[in-house]
Amino acid sequence: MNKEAAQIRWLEPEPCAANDSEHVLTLAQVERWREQGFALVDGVIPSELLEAAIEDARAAYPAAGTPESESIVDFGSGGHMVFPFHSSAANDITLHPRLLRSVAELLGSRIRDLRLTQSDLWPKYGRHSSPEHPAENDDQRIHVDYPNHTLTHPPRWNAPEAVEIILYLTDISECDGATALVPRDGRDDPAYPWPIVETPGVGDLVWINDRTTAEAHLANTAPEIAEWRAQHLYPRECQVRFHSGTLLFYRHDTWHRGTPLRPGTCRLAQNLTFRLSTSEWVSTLHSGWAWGMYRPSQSTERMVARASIDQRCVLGFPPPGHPYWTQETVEAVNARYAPLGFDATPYAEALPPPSHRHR
Ligand SMILES: O=C(O)CCC(=O)C(=O)O
Ligand SMILES: [Fe+2]
Repeated sequence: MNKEAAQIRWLEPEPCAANDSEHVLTLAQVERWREQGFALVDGVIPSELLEAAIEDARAAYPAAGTPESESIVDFGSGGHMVFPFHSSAANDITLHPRLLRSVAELLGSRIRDLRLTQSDLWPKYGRHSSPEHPAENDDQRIHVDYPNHTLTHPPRWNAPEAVEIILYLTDISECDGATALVPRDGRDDPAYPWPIVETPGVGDLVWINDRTTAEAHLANTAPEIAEWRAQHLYPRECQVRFHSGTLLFYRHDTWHRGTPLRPGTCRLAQNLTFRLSTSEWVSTLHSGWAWGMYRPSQSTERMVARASIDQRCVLGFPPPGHPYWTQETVEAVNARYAPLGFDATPYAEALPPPSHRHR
């Protein structure tokens, strides 16, 4: 083991709560997400779903080491694998009841008050030639994710409005490329000042992904920020020792970055974000879900028709009792989806009694 490797502080995932627990996450995992800004959890998503999603992703993306993969410098699935996916496994992971329950436990909310804003399955490639490119994602500058997720700024630490997730679909032993994170150490942690503006892409600092280019640029244009990052962020990094199936739950205000993969390898990961229904300023990063309708397979229509009430709510479908629902709209939505397996009963049963209905 070389000297640098010996100095890495590893973060190890822990199993989720036992099957007979009423919770998916342990109290310690929820506490860690709320206090240090992240939690690393194994065992939430069933392995057969993980395997099916990996197979679908392998079919959608170039293999590691091919000339095609060598030219890809940033993430982004290029629209190949975003929700609503052509891959039913990736859709099922996105709306998996245990995943939704985990997010609800972290935010202390009901599942039906969550909204999906991102679900994207993408590869990261370790390339043999990595010319320094500002958009290069191999060795990222340390950052927080909020600038391209919200129109505003995350609320105060103790009132989080969103959960970000990386679901690793490869084992670190196959590719390296740990995510590095800075655990927050209490409310006076100097790495976590308020507001969070010492990062490329905020205020008048230009967005640069690559660490070397970003830090050199900051050293020239905002030397006090470059020094602060060198003093408080990089030396405190810890790295995730992920397995296939590990979930990293983190936040829009958690310092983190991607680190280099071994050349010639590929890491698959699904990135997901859920917000509270009230936080409309947290943007949905893909086309609206209804834009995935009209496929010959009608996979999105079938997914909506067969989803649970809570899963539908996470997509923005109105819950039973919502003012959208009237006798007429229940009948109309039923007419649209009943041929695909929709059951309108819960929506019909929650209608106010006829004497209270507006005409
Ligand atoms: O790939 C990783 O491990 C982290 C990626 C990341 O933080 C980002 O692209 O915003
Ligand atoms: Fe990030």
